Amino acid sequence: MSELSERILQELIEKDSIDTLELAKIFEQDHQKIIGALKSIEAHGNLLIVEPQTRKYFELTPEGKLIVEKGSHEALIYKAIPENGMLQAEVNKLPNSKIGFSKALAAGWVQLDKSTGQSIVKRKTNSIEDNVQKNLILIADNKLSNISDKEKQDYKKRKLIQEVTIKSFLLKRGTEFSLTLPKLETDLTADMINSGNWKNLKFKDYNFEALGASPESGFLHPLLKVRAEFRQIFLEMGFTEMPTNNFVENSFWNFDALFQPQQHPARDAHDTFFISDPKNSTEFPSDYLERVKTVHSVGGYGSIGYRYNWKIEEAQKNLLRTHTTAVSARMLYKLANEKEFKPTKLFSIDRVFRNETLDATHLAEFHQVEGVIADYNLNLGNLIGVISEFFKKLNITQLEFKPAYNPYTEPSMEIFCFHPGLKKWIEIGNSGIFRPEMLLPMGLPENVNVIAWGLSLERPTMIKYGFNNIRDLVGPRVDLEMVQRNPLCRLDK
Ligand code: FB9
Repeated sequence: MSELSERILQELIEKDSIDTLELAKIFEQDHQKIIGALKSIEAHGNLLIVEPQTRKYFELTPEGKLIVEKGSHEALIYKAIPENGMLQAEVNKLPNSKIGFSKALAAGWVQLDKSTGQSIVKRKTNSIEDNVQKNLILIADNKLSNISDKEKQDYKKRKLIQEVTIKSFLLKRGTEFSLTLPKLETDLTADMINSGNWKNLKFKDYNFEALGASPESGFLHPLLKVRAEFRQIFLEMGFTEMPTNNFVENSFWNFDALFQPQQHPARDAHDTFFISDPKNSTEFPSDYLERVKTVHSVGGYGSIGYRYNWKIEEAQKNLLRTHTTAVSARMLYKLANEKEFKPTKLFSIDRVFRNETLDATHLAEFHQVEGVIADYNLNLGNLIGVISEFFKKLNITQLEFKPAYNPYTEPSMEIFCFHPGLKKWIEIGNSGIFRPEMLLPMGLPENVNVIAWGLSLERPTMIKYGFNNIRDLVGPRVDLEMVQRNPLCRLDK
């Protein structure tokens, strides 16, 4: 129990009643503190009878306090008048002369002498009693008995005093008065009910005003918010998400199926993370593998191939996928082997791994975003159109396309946009039409084309959220507060 509650109860051993304002004075405590302790006592039962009191009393305004200190305006005017009087024009220059002069005149302390043709203020009495000052000193001590209502009204009108209402409580011993507060139970238990002991206990009142505990919720990382935005855009454009839940891939699907030659630098260990255990995959569709081997080594389908000795050992090497296009290859092979070809739109957003030199904007991994459309007689115009539509949903409309090279697409284009925020052209992705040397060995019909484009998740997220260093966005140094405080992601804003 608070020491203050105890002291309040003790005050009522000898006294039959006491007001909380008096207690505040005795304990030299703020009145609100006394009220708080009182509330706590009341929660424990009828230890006290508490009668609300409303008291009105006067307190001095700052002007009233000044008069107590220096004297009333009329007294100061009287004191300022010399023996032979003062020109009224001079009196009017004195502070508070208007109210002071009129009150001094009304009190018979001064008079106006116009016999010389000028208005001269002269004293009318040899001395004065400054009752206003005397009364205000009494009011400050709450001694009002000798002050008439008329005088109080006058002081109120002159804004020398103001009426204050204060609520307090008169305390008396209650039916359950005690010097100690009974323990309040917070839980009603089965034992209390079974034993009937609940009848002798005091329970803490429910506080229906209490706010519920704020639910600790999780917060989505900015990357995941941007991923959700991109996913939504693909879904509303009719794309189906690809199953990308395999970080480990083999070189066959990651490179060979994409017509990427085995001596390509990207297939070197300094660009790719190869897996040591299990080092190799051995399960491949054998007839498809033979067609891939042929198209690499001697060509076919109108292509002369790369004319090198293609080795299965190279294709068997396991790695961390360097792009989600490996998943696109698997999906296109699956599509090619359905009973009947159906035009399809696919997308993926997932982690890819590259053994690159790290810098402020590049880590050894990033999330690739990829869109793929397989349909009859698609062309570059369709690719430019669907890319434009995709970026338009991000409010990016000023696009430029630049010819580029990818081992698995021809033609290929880099995608640029003029970023209004950064006020410059920035590269926002890459794209192309998959080569026949990739599609035809899968078994896709000759008049089916597949267009695709890709970008990352980290770059738009860094731009959107204003990160300069990728390590502030992903990795062990990330400030988790950042995750909590970042606003909702609106890439289109
Ligand atoms: O994301 C990239 N830039 C980007 C994208 C969006 C964006 O939005 C802002 C709100 C305005 C801002 C920037 N880029 C691709 C371009 C560059 O950042 C580049 O430096 C880094 N690239 C990554 C690869 O780097 C090794 C981004 C990543 C990338 C590049 C190409 C592809 C995917 C990801 C692809 C592909 C592809 C091509 C043809 C067929 C299928 C897939």
